[in-house]
Amino acid sequence: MSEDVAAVAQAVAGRFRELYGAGPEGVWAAPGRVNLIGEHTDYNDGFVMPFALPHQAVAAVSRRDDGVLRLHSADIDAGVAELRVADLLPESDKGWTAYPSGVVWALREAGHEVTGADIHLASTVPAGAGLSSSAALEVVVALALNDLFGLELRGWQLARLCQRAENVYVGAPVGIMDQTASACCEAGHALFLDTRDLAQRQIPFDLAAEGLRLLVVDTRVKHSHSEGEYGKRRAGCERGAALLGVDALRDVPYDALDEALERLADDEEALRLVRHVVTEDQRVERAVALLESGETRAIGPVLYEGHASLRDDFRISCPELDLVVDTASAAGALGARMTGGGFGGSAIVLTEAAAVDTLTEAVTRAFAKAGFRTPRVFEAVPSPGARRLRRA
Ligand code: GAF
Repeated sequence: MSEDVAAVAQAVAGRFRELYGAGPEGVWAAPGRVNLIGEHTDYNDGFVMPFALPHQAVAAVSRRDDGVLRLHSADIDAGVAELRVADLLPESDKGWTAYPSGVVWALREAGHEVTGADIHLASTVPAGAGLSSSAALEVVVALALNDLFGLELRGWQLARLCQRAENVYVGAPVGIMDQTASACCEAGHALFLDTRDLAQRQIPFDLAAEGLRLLVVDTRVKHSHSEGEYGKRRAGCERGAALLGVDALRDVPYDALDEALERLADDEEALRLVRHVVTEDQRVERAVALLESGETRAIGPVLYEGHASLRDDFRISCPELDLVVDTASAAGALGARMTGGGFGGSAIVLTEAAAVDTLTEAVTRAFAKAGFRTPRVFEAVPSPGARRLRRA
C-alpha cells in the first residue's frame, strides 16, 4: 500500500472514532472511472471499456446488530444520519444518504442478512463530473458490508446489487458500467466488459510506458442522471430494439446496420439512436483489437468518431464538451471525446506526453475566450478497483 493510501485510511479511521466513539472494523476504497469508449451501450446489452481513476470513495465501517444504520460524510455539511434498516423505502430519500442506504436496502432485498452498520465516508471523486462518484459510494459500501457480514459475493455481483440500488432506491435508470468498473477494474488496465453477461477481459493500458497521457477535462458543467434526458435516450433505444424485433440493440450486427436503418426510416429519432449504439459497440471492439495488438495511438481516431456520434446522433454533448474536443483536435491531440452520461461532465484527451502542457493551455484559453468556467484538467492513470485498505 502506498504511503498516501495508508494515510488516507488512517485519517478516515480516525474521524470514524471521533464520530462513533470506537475505531472501525476496517477501511475500504472504491474508485471513480473514466470510460475510454463504449457510451450508452451498457443498457443496450453492449460493450464498454472503462478504467478506474486514482480518485476514490473511502469508507470506514463497523457492523451493528440492532437494525440501526448510521451514516456520515466528510464531504457534506451535515451531521450523522440515523436510520433503521427495516424502514428503508425506495425513492424516499433525495439526499446523498440514498446511495449507501440504497445498497443496504438492495442487499437485504436480495436476502442477505445485513443488520445495521456505522459508516463514515470521504470521497475524492469530483461529484457531478461524469466520473462515477455515485457508483464509487455504492461500491465501497457494498464491499465493506460484503466483507463484514461474510456474504462472499463477487465483484460483478456487488455491481449488480449497486445498480439495483441506484435504479430502484435512488430512482436513476443507469446501466451496469460504472458499478462494475469501480468493483472490477485493475491498475494498468482498461476493463473490456460485455454488459449482457458481465464477461470481462482486462486489457493492458499502460500509457506512461508508451510515452502517452490521457487527460480528463472536467468542464464543470453539472449533469444529473435522474433528470429526464438519460431516461429518454434509454427509452428511445428500447423503442428501436422493439421496432427491429430484437431483445436489445446489441443484437443488431454491425454488418446488418444499413438494412436496420432502412426499417427505421419513419422514426428519425430511433434511427439516430440505433446508429450510435451499433457503431459504438463496433468502436469498442476496434479499440480492444488495437490495444491488444499494441497500437495504442491508433485508438485516437476511434475516440474522435465516438464523440461525433454522441454529438450528432445521440445528441448528448454540449458546447463545453465540443469545445474541448475541437480544441484538442486543432492542437494535435491523438484523440478526444466526451465520457460518461453526457450533458456536461468530462471529456478525455489522448495525447503524447510531451504535448500535455500545450493542450492544457489551449483548452483553458479556449474556455476563457468562450466565457466558460475554467475547466479542471488532470491526468488519469489506470488505477486499482475496489479493495480493503485496512483491518480494524
Ligand atoms: C452513466 C451511466 F451511469 C452508465 O450506466 C452509462 O450508461 C453511461 O452514463 C453512458 O455510457 O455513467
